[in-house]
Amino acid sequence: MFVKMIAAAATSVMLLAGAASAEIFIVEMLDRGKDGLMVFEPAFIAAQPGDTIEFVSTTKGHNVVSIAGMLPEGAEPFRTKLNADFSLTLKAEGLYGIKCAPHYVMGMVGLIQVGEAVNLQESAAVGHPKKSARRFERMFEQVL
Ligand SMILES: [Cu+2]
Repeated sequence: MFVKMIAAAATSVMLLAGAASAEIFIVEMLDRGKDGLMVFEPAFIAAQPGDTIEFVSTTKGHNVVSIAGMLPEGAEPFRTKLNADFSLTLKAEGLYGIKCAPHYVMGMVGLIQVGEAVNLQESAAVGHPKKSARRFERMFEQVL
């Protein structure tokens, strides 16, 4: 009886682990967030291959664009329409830099780490408008 209960507990733990291995992160696109005007919130995410980011167009006028030089090898560049929700399933390991095209100069950028930050040096070397550069600096400090 006791052994059976342990087996059942082990099974449910494994099921939970299986569910947790493909996480879904919600990122809101906002005119105003905790970090000020024009933000992805949260702006930094540490994820694993297989996870999905759901970008939600909470306030209008935003989009999601991958930044040249801030994509891991094998990852496809992307650019969404304004006001569109966007689901990004992460496969390639590394750092993904994103921006909102209309608000790049206002610092609307984000950083997604998938597994190992294998492209850290080249990603950190990319230049940005001042406000975005400052926000990226703080995000790079969070890279694991
Ligand atoms: Cu925007």
